Amino acid sequence: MAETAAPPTDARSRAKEPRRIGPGIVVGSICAAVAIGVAQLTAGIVNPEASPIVAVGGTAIDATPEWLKGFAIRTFGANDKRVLLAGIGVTLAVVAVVIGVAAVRRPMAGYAGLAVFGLVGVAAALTRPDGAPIDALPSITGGLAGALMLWMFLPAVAPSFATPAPVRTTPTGIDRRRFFLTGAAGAAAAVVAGGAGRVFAQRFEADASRAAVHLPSSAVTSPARVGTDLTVPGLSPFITPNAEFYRVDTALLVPAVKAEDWRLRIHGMVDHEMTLTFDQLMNRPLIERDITLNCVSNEVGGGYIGNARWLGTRLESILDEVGVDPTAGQLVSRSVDGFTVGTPTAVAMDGRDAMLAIAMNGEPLPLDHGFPVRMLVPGLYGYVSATKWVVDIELSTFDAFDAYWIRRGWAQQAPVKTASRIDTPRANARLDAGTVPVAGVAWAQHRGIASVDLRADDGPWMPARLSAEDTVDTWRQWLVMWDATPGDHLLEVRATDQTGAVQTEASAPPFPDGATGYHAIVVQVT
Ligand SMILES: Nc1nc2c(c(=O)[nH]1)N[C@H]1C(S)=C(S)[C@@H](COP(=O)(O)O)O[C@H]1N2
Ligand SMILES: [Mo]
Repeated sequence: MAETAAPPTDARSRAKEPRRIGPGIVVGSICAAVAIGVAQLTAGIVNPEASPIVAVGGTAIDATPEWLKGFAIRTFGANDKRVLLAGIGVTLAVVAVVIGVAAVRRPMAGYAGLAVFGLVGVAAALTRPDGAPIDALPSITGGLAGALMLWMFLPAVAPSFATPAPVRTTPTGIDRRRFFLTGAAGAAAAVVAGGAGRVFAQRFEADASRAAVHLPSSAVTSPARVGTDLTVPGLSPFITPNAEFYRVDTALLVPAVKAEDWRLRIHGMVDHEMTLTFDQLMNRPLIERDITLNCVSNEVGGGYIGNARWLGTRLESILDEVGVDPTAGQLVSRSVDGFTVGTPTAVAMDGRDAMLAIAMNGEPLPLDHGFPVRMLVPGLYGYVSATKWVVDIELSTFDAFDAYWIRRGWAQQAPVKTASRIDTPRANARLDAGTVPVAGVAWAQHRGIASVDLRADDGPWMPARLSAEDTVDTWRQWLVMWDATPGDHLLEVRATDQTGAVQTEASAPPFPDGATGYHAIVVQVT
């Protein structure tokens, strides 16, 4: 039948429709909380790394451009991952609110928003370097749970959407009682699901496995060599305690590898492949070495450096056993989470103490530092030598493969640059005139430190007293008893390595192969 009166146009009816921003915010937040709670629960069952938050965060880390990464490291330092997680949280909250506000007006927009949400998680989880098809599951179940929550909410926010029965509503069309009960139930479900996810995820943790590792009794750590520590207040100790050792990696969730499940496959351009278990590795001849490890991202004067006593087996002996093709110039090591490192094979096999380490300062490797096994090659920055959670070594060539940071523009070859740092006094310290101990560390791994000099203002270089040398692979402490006179002073330090090369004064940023320049501080003497 033809209509006699013009129906209100869509635009007019919508203009009259209450906007219900407040309820929309609640709906969006609770639907998102349920979605994330259920996703975390599913991830706790199938694979904690497949959580959409971890997968999206990991993707963000891998996609971060160099300038932003540099900014994040300089600005947030070791908190950069917490900042990233906070950023993801804020983004999620904003998106959730937008979806909620849209959903109370147009349910289809809400469902579509949740679907996009879920698909982003699926895409991120599937494209992680170690992604498997099952990793899509947390985002799918999370998305479905969010949609279910929305479907349960709609009758309360817009009775006309769902129920023909007359209900008592506010002028904005909200069934308050139903809205409150649905919201409370959703919030509770989200908390329970998220909590259960945490409990389930513990199955994947490696703490118990680490506690069960018994290091060989031969590995009882002997004290550091006499004289390696000058024990000046404020000076970094010769051995960096594990808890204070810097941590740098791309892992949002610390990989959990149980020693009993760990396997290392050595393959590629070799005569015969080999697979090692943790027990087999522990039963090989072990060496214990002090090795200083530092990050190419360390700024002049920065803290991304530490010195530890590592226990492990020589990498070279394993490479000798598998028989390396002489044209295999690159040794590609891969961690369980897909991170890769490319090391010149010749360097790993030139007699230095390149090792597969299982212990750090007398303890099984801490989880953060690569439990159960990591690689170390003295003399190279960490990103080309120090693979944590290592599970695969492939003999290859530099032409055939670019490792993780090489793809992002960092140098393929990255020997450690000679450098030095003033630890005490601190920058901008106020000091009393008189004799002041000025001390710090200097490093030129595998070449060794020959001398260190300090200068005040533009005065002459004063030779520092050096701590005893442990090996050429560790840093050395230095000390100058400085005659401080009243006024502001600029203190600068420089090191000379055992090839006779003096640390360069030219300042360069960390990218692409390590920072250079003198560490300089200003102090006020009164
Ligand atoms: N699996 C894995 N190993 C890794 C990295 C990483 O991101 N993932 N980062 C490397 C870098 S850049 C450095 S400097 C060292 C840092 O080791 P640490 O965290 O034990 O100090 O680990 C190296 N090994
Ligand atoms: Mo690094």
